[in-house]
Amino acid sequence: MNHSDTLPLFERGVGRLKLALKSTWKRTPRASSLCRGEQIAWRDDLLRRPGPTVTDTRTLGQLGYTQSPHAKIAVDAITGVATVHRLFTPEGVAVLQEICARLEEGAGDSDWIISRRTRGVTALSSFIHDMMFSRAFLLAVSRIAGVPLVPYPMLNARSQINYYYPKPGERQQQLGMWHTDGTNYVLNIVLSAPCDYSGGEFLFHNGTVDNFDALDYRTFETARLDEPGDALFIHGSRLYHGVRPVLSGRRMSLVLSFHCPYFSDDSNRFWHLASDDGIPATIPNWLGLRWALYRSAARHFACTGIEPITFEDLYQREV
Ligand SMILES: O=C(O)CCC(=O)C(=O)O
Ligand SMILES: [Fe+2]
Repeated sequence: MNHSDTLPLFERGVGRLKLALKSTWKRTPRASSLCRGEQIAWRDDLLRRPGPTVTDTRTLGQLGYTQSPHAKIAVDAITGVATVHRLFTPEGVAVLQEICARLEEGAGDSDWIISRRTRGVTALSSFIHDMMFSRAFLLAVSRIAGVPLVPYPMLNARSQINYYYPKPGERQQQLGMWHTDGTNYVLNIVLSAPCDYSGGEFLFHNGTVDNFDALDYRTFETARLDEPGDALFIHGSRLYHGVRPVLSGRRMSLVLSFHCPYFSDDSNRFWHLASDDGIPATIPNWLGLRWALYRSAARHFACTGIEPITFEDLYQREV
């Protein structure tokens, strides 16, 4: 990788405040009309048994963190980054591909981190909603994360589909700038096969946020996502990552965020959300999020409509 291959770094500090003001005046496409009946309903048997193959796991401690995001949970118990293979059956991947391709109708282009995406997809697809709110799916993701998880309490920040492909005549290439996510527990599912596109590598920094340098490629690694449906699980707020420009073909990914309901800690910041949604829309969403974060774990699971996932559940392997 040479200097010209480096990715831009997403705005921080005052730059983010400027983006928040810009997003305040920008109209985002209304996607609610996309929510129409889906032929296929989510079923837990679209998850492979006995569970996914998880490789290249690095805990937050192995990334170099000494302080845990949660009291009483060691940095070596929480996953910082892991590659996830064979989470879904081929049918599950095919349905997700079909739904996510259809939801491009509601996608908007922007100069935010990801150039083209549809957000809040759990409100647009009952299949994706039911998947995210399924105990079997949440348990599988919780085991990868090292902590029990529920869907992230804020709709907009919970799920998005990213679309990357070169657009003839346009200066801006479709990419994902170097960034950290607002949310902590993030599953990035790449739905395209590697042969569907060139470029579009998923890069991450093998280290902490404090020692990230966007020009020092020696600390960058490329995620090994070999099959459609493979995913990179990340502790999104503590891992710099990005997607290099897609040079040909199409790359589509579904990004899902989760929250650990046993702790009220959350990394999302008002200005991170406001740089995306604009200031007026962020105020009620932010207040709702703060309110939701103080729910008990029992209440979170009751809101999700499932029996609680406990820490003990994480260690009982399926056969
Ligand atoms: O599209 C991807 O594979 C990852 C995108 C990402 O990092 C994000 O949506 O925050
Ligand atoms: Fe991200």
